[in-house]
Formats: sequence, structure tokens, C-alpha cells
Amino acid sequence: MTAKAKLLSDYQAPDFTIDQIELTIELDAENTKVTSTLRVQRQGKHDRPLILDGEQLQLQSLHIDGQAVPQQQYHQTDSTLTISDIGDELTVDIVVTINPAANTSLEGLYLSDGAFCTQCEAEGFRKITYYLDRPDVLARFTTKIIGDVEQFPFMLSNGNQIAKQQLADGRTAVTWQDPFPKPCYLFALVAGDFDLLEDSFTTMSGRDVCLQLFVDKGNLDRADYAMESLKNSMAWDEKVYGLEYDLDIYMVVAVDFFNMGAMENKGLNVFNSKYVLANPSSATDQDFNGIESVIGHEYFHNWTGNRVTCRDWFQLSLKEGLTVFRDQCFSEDMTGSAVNRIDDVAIIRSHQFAEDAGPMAHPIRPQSVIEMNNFYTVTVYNKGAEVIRMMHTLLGADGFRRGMDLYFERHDGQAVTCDDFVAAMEDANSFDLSHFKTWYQQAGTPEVTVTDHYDADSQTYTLEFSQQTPATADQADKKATHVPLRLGLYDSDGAALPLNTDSPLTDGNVYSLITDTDTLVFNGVASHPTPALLKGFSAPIKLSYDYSDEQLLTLSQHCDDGFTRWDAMQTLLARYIWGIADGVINEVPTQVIAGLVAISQNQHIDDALKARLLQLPTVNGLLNQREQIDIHALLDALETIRQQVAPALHQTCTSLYSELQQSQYSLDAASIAKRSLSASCLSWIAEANGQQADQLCQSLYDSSDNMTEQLNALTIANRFDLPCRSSLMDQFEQRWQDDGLVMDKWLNLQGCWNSEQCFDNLKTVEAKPFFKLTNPNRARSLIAGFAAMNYRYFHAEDGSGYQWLSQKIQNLNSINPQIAARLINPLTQWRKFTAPQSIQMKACLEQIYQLKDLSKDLHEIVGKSLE
Ligand code: 0A1
Ligand code: ZN
Repeated sequence: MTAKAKLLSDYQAPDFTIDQIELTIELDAENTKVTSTLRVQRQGKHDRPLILDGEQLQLQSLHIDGQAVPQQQYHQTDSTLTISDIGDELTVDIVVTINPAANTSLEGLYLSDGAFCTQCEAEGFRKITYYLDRPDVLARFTTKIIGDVEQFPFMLSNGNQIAKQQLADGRTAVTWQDPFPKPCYLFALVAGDFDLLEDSFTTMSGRDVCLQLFVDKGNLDRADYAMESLKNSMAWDEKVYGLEYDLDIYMVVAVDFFNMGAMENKGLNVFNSKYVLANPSSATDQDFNGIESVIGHEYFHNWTGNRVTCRDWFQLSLKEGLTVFRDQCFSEDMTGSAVNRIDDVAIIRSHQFAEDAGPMAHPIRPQSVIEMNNFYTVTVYNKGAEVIRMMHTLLGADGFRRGMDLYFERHDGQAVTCDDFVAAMEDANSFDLSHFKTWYQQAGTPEVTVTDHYDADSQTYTLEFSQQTPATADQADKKATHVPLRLGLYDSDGAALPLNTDSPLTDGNVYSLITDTDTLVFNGVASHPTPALLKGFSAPIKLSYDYSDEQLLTLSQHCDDGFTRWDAMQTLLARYIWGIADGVINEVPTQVIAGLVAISQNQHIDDALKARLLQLPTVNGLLNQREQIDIHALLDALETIRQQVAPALHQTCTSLYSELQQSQYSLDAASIAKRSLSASCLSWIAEANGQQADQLCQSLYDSSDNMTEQLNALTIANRFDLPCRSSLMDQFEQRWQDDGLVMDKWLNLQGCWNSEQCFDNLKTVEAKPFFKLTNPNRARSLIAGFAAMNYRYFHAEDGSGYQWLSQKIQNLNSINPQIAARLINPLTQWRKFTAPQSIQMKACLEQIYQLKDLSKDLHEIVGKSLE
């Protein structure tokens, strides 16, 4: 299949707009009838025809202003309906039929375990009816849903329910009206039988909003946390941004079949049940965090996304980068912990840096797109959030808020661009961000190198900066960008020194590197300090400075910034992992091991941070530090370093582990931190003494009443292939086999089982009744567990790991192209690896590329990775 790329530079305002749509949807699994009445207006003076988008629709009838449109006046292709010779204002009536039961792509109207639901972002509405399916066409929606009320007691759509009628034929019609004009990607419909959790929220102006959470029957005991998170989000947006919810009802529906995390449809969010359903016995601390952040994310979209939306899909980061930034701040405020930032940075370093250096590299505002679904990326979302965060850093919290206020004042109710957002920030603060905007135009991770010089006579300390962004697949030449560096200087005991410089530093000691090279001089510095150059990860860059081991140890022990402490330890460990992998050294120096031991014994470090400080760099993070990697040498080096460090940590970890055991489960931050540190300790114990770990895992699994600890036990048993592994996995399966969401954890562990039997095991697991390739959560758990986490066997010498993945991708290509395009990612990184891996990976991609009926999604990604 060949599809043409769309270019940002080709954007044109729509020829027509639709300001009102009335939809009637008559539900039927295989033959749903969709009747729409569109009020259409020509925009400007031209005589071009009306071209509506539509895919997989059976056109039944077409009328303009009540008259049937003759055949010669319209033309259909497999993606459009063109109507010519029309006036400037017209009413178009369209009837189509669609087949939701056959829709396994989960885009448009589909069935999730018998319930009807929709997913329209980015371009799914065109699978429901013919329409101008683009975000800059904003219409008021009235939606009538007709169905059997016994089968579908709840028939929901956006806005307020305005009517409910019993029809003569026994069916029921429920009508909804959304007072806010919106693009069709925010349309939603859900019909099914659910359990309902209701609550309410009183807004700051005193309006009562009804909150409704719909979950599958029998799941009410897992809905409370999502509801609490929703109320917290509503209060947070009022407090931090003065933003109030605008409808009288807010509905959230949890469904089992969903491609992504959730969707912010106006007044009717549809959620992957993974981000709603949780109680302590079925969900981990991480799951609870995920729920808080996704509930927050979708709620925050009501202003950043829905009230002000995107002009075109190239601007996706306008709503996504900003909303991720907002949900990150919300989670930070809720937990009040430094580790949120560390976890956010880990995502950037392990996934976003890889994307920036790989075949799909694109700026946060892409310039060219073949399949929009391929651009819901960690670049647009997470790097986009980092770009917003940098503006927040440069303008300060108050300045950023002024910019947000102006943005809403100017653009409420509009579809706008990233430039409009930046302009509001500039104008509200009289701050020039023109150079900063390179972040929107350039892909690639900027590399900043810093050297220093201390002059004892003049007591001056000089930092010399240079920056460079390597070429990316999409762009050869790069300009210097605007890099905010949050700085600190420390003495040899780790105490912070005052920063005296004539150069301008903004609030919080932020220095702006704008040119290719620059110099910064500090005065009155009594001795050679240790610099911290990227506190809080103030820019999404790679920073290099030639730290000594001692300096890194000092920073990791004492720095006043949690991120810097973690970063220092990671840098130190990575240094020796590479040293071993390259064969340059055989052993980790004793002072490094002693540093880790000191951290484990330091009673002033809070548990959550300590857990992170005791973790080795991840394979993914390491892969992004080098160009070409011998994966097995790297894995061997990681194993060596673990074996060398573990005996030293064994004793402290054993006593810490027993001190950390809690008699009562609680979900407060301190208890979560204890569980997290206890898992880090258990993993070091397992490295040092398998027998001891076997007993601990077994007894933790047996005695614990919560999923976090049970899964910690299981994860460690699985990772170290402890004797208890198989019986624990069986017990887990027995207990949870009817609960797909919980079994995802088990599937994931099976995927990443580091064992010679792993391929035979995968076959057994795939045959389990709860594993369905058609369910994205199931598919992702097992397939990504293997291809993105089981490095040894995914990269098996004979290429069998690549072939296994390639087979799954071929199956998914026809079932769910979006999921196939996501899961193929590990293969597309083939250039990272030395031969024979690179050759075998490439061969699999070539084979997939030859598939007939290859989806547009895979075509774009595989094509680019072979270029
Ligand atoms: N806008 C949603 C994410 C989303 C995007 C695409 C989807 O289907 C193709 C589904 C959801 C969010 O940011 O939460
Ligand atoms: Zn979003």
C-alpha cells in the first residue's frame, strides 16, 4: 500500500464549515444505521466542491436541502464523498450503515465485550459517517441513540441528556446535546450495561457537577480511587489555573478494549479499564499512580484540548505536551515527592531519546505525516511536556500562569496552533521566545558539553558550554537552540555555594545557553567546586561534563536536588558498565561499591529516592548512550556489575528489607515508598543469595494482602528464575485467570522470562483462554514484555526472537494496525545493534514490508526504518 504524506506547510483553512450536526444512531452489532443532518456553510468565495471524509461506510441515501442528490452530482472513493454544484449554505442529510462487530481496529464505532463505544481521535469519526473530519471544524452536536434498553440500559453521548422516549417498535431513543461547539474527534457514544458509581463536585463558583463512573458489572469495588482522583483533579485545576469545569455532568466509562490510555471526549471520557479499575488486592502502587495521572490528564484536557483545540493534527503537542505537563505537575503536587520527576525523566531517556535517534525522529510539531495514529508518540507527548516545562522554568510559575490566562482569553472556543500558545506566553510576559521555538521545529536530542576552569588566584570559576544537535533521519542541519540549565555549585562536602556572576541567571539559578558556545564566570569561589549543570532535568538534552568518581559520589550523597543525586549515581554506574562491556576493565572500583553501600545505609535519604538510587541504569537508557551496541556484551556487563555489587549490599539490604515490612497496608506516600525500597532490596538480595530470596519471595507472596507486594515477589522470582517461580505463577493464574486486567501482569512476566524455555513457554501462554490478540492490553502485555523487556531472548543469537515478534506483527496487521505499529518498535531500532543482530532484524522488517495488505500504519514505520 502506498499513501502520500501530508505536510504541515500545505495546511489550508477548510473550504466549508459545519456548525451544527444532528446524529441519529440506531444500534445494531452488524448493521448500525447512522443518519446525520449537517448544516454546511461555504467559507470564502470559491466554487470548489464539498469533500467529506468517510471510510468503510455503506452510503444509503444523500439529500441536500431535502432533495435527493442525483448520482452525477456526487462521487465516492474509499475515503471521500465529493458533492459538486452546491450553494453557499445547505443542509446535507446522509444515511450510512456500518458494521461495529467487524471493527477490530477499535477506531470509530466498535464493540467492547458487548458494549458499543467509540474512538474518534484522530480520524475515527469518518468511520461513523461522512463528515469534515478535521479539528478546525467545530460544530454543536445533538445525538440521538436508539437501541434496546434491556440490552443497553445506558446510552450515553456528549453533553446533557435532553430527551428519552419509548419508540413504537419497543426500542428506546435517548437524545444528548452538547452546548459547546467541538471538532468531531471529541465525539463519543457508549451504550451498554454497567455498574455506576456516582458522586458530585461543587465548583469554585458554587455549581454542582454530577460525576458518573461506569464500570463493567461487578467492578464497583475497584472504582473509588478513580473517582477520588477525578475530584482531586477538578480541585487542582481550580487552584493552580483558576479553571472550572463547564458542564453539569462529567462521565467516565471504563472499557476493556481500548488502544490507548483514555480519551478526553467532551463530558464523556472513555477509558482503558487499566486506568480506572483498582483496589489494593488487584492493583499495584504503580497502577494507582497511573490512574491518578490519566484521570488528571483527561480532565485537564477539558481546557487544554477541548475548550481550546488544535487547528490541525501537526499541532497535536499543543494539547498533549501541555496536558502531560499539567498532569505531571498534578501528580507531583499530590505525592509531594522528588521521585515523580526522576520517573518522568527516565521515560524521556529510555524511550524519547531512542525515538529522536531512530527512523521515526520528528519534532514535537511534526512537519510530515502519513498516518496520524503513528504520531501519538513519546516525542509529541513527553518531549512536548518538557518543552512546556522549559517555558515554565524560564517564565517562573507566575509568568507561566499569566501566559495561560492570556491563552484562554484569546483563544477560548478556537482551534489554534503551537505558535498561538507561545505568542500568549511571550505577550503576557514581554519575553522573547522566538529562538526557543526551535524546539518545535527540530527533532533530535541536543548534546551540551561543558568544560571548566578554576583560577585560585582570582577565585573565579569558569564554565564553557557548547551545544550541538546530531542530524536526525528527518533533518540534516540543526541550529543551536535555547537550553535552560538550572545550575548549582557545591563544595567538596556537598554544601551548596552561592552563585555570584555578572551574567544574567533567571529565578532559581537558570542560565540560558542560546548560542553554539558560551562562557559563564563565577566570582568569589573559594575552591574548585563541583557543578550541577542540569538540576531537575531542566532541559531534555544529553549533558556531558567530565566528573571524577568522587564528584559524582558527592553529588549522589548530598546534592539538594533529587534528580541530580539520582543522575550522578546513574552516570557513575553507567561509566563502569560500559567499561566492562568494552573489556577495558574487569572490576567496579571499591569506592563506587562503597558509595552504593553508603546510600543504602544513609538514614537521611527518603525511602522512595533511596529505591531509585539503588537501581542500576536500565538497558534502554544505556542503549541511548552509544551509537552501535553489542547487546550481549552489554547484558553480560550488567550481570557482572550486579554480581560484583550484590555481596556488598547484601547485609544492609537484608536488614533494611526486614525493617521495611509493614503490618498494615496503606496507600499513603510513605507506605508506597517503603514497598518500593523493599523491592529494590529484595532484588539485591536475590542477586547475592538465591536461596534466601526464594524463601523471602515465597513468604512475601503468601503473607501479603496486596498486589504490589505479591507482584514484587513474583517479579523477582521470575527475573532470577528462583525455584518458587513456577508454583507462584501457577497460584497467580489460578486466582486471577478470569480477570484479564490482572492477568496482564502475569502475561508480561511470561513475556520477559529470561529462560531457555521461553519460546516453548510463549506458545503455551498464547494458547491460554484469557490471551486474545484482539485485546490490546493482552497483546501488549505479552508481546512488549518479550520484545521490549526480554533482551536476552528477543536478541537470541539465531534470530528466533525477531521472528516471533514479526509473526505477531503480521497477525496484528489485519486485526489492529495501530497496535501492530506500536509493538513493532523494537525491530525498527535495528541500526543500534552490531551484526548479526542488525542483519536479522532488518531481514524481518523487509519481510513485513512485502506483506500484501500492509496497513498504512506499518507501511510508514517499516518504510522509514528501512530507508
Ligand atoms: N487524546 C488521548 C489519547 C488518544 C489518542 C488516540 C486514540 O486513538 C487513536 C486514543 C486516545 C489522550 O491524550 O489521552
Ligand atoms: Zn492527552
